[in-house]
Amino acid sequence: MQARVYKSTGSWYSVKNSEGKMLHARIKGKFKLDGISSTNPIAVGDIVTLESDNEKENTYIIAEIAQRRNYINRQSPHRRHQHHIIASNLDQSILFATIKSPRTSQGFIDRFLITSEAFHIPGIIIFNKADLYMEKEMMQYEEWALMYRKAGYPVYLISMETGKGVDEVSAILKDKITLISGHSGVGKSSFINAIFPELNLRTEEVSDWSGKGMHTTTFAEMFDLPSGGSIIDTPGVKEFGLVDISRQELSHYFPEMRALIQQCQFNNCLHINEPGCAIKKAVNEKQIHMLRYISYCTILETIDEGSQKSKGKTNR
Ligand SMILES: Nc1nc2c(ncn2[C@@H]2O[C@H](COP(=O)(O)OP(=O)(O)OP(=O)(O)O)[C@@H](O)[C@H]2O)c(=O)[nH]1
Ligand SMILES: [Mg+2]
Ligand SMILES: [Zn+2]
Repeated sequence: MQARVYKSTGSWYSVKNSEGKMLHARIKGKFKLDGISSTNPIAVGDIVTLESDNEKENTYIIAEIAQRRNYINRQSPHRRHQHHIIASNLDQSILFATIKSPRTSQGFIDRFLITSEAFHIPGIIIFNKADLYMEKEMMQYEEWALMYRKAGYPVYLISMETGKGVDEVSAILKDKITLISGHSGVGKSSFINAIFPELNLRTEEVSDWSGKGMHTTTFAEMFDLPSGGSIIDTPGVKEFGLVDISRQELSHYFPEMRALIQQCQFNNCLHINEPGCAIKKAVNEKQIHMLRYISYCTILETIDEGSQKSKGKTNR
């Protein structure tokens, strides 16, 4: 019997079969998965094959995972080289950001977008808590909206308090599998509650002094939307660690740069000081936003080539 994983809480998985019935399943013994070193072999969104475990208790064993169409990884916060698969078989990935309580940084948004590009999953940015934005925050929003739309990303402004933009965003979820991520306290669960009131997910006041919230959601979980499609709520993240991205690759994950890379004089151009660089020219001519370019340079600095090379060797 085939089923899709809706929730993973460690040793037990909630899976839904083709008849729409939610079942309990677990892994038995060691589970091998096609060469991916992951702290969790099974992710929300996986299609699995079940075998009966205990007929009396109606539990199942996960015998097999179908090939993933795609997946999103996060670096394990404790062990740098261990990856954690957050979700698989996605159609799109939404970042919930806020310009106030808490404030999301551009670097955080850009790292999210790079991750989406690297996994070939369309990225969307939603700014929530519009009701809290004064003139200063609105100016910041307008600048970012323009910048990210020009780079090719859809941007929305919404408020759970006033209901602004909720219908518009609900429409883009229809018949798609959508992953939602963002800092803790930005309103991810509140949004899912708003479009799906019968769900009643736990949400919490932002009570931490840093304004960053207290991690109300603790496991990724998928929900079917009444209008068709599914949405995956995830626990808040502090940082998107870039998984296995080399310095040479980085500009390929900035869509506005990707289009111009071929025009650089050197094919190994990192777009810093090289002569004949089409990216620097585009920045000077304001075709590429200066802030996106600065972000590129900052992130490039953080990529540690040494550890990637040595890892490549041990894999061979
Ligand atoms: N003013 C205002 N508050 C909001 C809005 N959306 C959500 N909130 C509040 O923000 C707080 C955090 O919301 P949650 O939905 O729990 O945030 P979350 O992103 O799911 O957080 P984690 O589960 O910890 O990752 C709650 O007190 C919400 O009521 C909004 O549009 N405006
Ligand atoms: Mg939540
Ligand atoms: Zn260049």
